[in-house]
Amino acid sequence: MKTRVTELLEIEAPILQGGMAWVAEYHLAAAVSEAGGLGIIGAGGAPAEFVREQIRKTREATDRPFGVNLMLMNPEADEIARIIAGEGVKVVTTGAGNPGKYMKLWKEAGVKVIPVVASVAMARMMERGGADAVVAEGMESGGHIGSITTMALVPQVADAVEIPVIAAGGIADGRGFAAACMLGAEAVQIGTRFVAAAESVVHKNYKDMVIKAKDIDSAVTGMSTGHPVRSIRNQMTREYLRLEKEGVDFMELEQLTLGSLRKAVVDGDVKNGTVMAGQIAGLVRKEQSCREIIAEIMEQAAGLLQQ
Ligand code: TUI
Repeated sequence: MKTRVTELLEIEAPILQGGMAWVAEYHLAAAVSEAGGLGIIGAGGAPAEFVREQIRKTREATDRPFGVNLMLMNPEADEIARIIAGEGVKVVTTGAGNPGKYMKLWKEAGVKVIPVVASVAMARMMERGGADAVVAEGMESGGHIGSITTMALVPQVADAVEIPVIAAGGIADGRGFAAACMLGAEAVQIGTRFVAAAESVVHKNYKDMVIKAKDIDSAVTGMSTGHPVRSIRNQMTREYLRLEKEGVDFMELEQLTLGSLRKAVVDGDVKNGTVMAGQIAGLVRKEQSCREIIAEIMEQAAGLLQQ
């Protein structure tokens, strides 16, 4: 399938893998790129030198294009932005903020810039700033989210900008892919289904929790702090939501979540850790290789779009 996004990124399938903190390291990114999509290393809150290492390891594992996601709240974001430019990374996606101050650096280094946005205003601003495409991410997504659903956000962003739009949030199969195309998207970004990929190095407990999750099993914490995060409901979300309702202060809530994603992904503590996943987790039923996942989505979507 050819779209402006496959042309821009020189990939076979218009599928980008979400830049998930701790989850999207080089094994997963390389596997997605090898399967014809765009694998993405998630910088998350990691130190800059760790990101450089991940870039080099991905390059050893695949000759195909891959990207890096810069989470803009990372304290070493400036340094990581320079590493992305210096290491010759082809594509950067950004999350949780405005990447405007890095645009010049990246464009001059020939990096394709694809900010993740959660509103029409942000999409417009990014286009004006020179973005090559945008990911319009709905609040069905896992992790840090905006407040609009994918169904409402994608067509409004597609009408507002000329650059290609990539849909994200609540997409995990060929039906979601085809629907995104109908809304005006030219590619999709998928996170949750890749968490359960064979090549995903998350702890088995995390993978099992995603596979077992039903439609209504996620919760959003941090609505009141301005940092809403979607994860699978557990002891941590229950405690967090209870304290949030009581109006305890920001710092106490932060204490509860500090390092909690790592706790779940690396240590497998899915009771006290944050098990970030999207609302579509209920559709993810088994572990599959990235190759199988991408082939299945593209085959199902092609059939539907032909009809
Ligand atoms: O960034 C994401 N998803 C993420 S980042 C992340 S790491 C984290 N861990 C714990 C707490 C908080 C974060 C986990 N998941 N998605 C892309 C995204 N970006 N969603 C929403 C936004 C966004 C929000 C506000 C983009 C721009 C924005 O603009 C604000 C501004 O600066 O004007």
